[in-house]
Amino acid sequence: MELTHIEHIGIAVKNLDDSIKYYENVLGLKCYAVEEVKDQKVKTAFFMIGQTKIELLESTEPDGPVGKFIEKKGEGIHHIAFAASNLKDTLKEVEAKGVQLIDKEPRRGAEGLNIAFLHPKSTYGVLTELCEKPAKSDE
Ligand code: CMX
Repeated sequence: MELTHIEHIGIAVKNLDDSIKYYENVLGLKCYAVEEVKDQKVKTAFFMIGQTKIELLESTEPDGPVGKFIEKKGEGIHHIAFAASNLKDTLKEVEAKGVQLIDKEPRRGAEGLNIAFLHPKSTYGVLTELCEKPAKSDE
């Protein structure tokens, strides 16, 4: 397996517009995209810093993964995403090493990336995402 860098850090927020103001006006980052990911019940906002993105996540439904997370733990870091160079094989390798997968197969996530989550119960409490840019032919 080869992980190349931290692709993004996902942060759960109650209000996307308010939190965007903090990242722009205080930290001086620029929000370059806002996107709703319907099947994940979230609205996301993206900022780039170096090679890494910050992804703010506002839940669109109380029963979505981010809605439940905020209800239990409050706002804060929700997941960390690593860029993987061969996601399908990486998932097989991780599963063979005894880690519980949430997604057995890559699926399409925000920004058109292929993504898969590992369960926080087998990653020392950190919801972990692996992601890969789709091949040009799959876009
Ligand atoms: N980080 C760490 N632990 C988490 C967590 C997170 N983000 N989300 C849930 N948990 C923990 C809970 O605290 C709980 O622990 P305890 O049993 O000790 O109380 C346990 O996991 C189960 O939590 P739950 O609230 O009952 O939620 P579910 O089991 O229904 O779902 C999870 C948990 C991780 C499987 C689910 O949130 C999931 O599938 N996540 C992946 C998809 C996702 O997060 N999508 C949103 C982002 C999409 C995007 O980036 O575009």
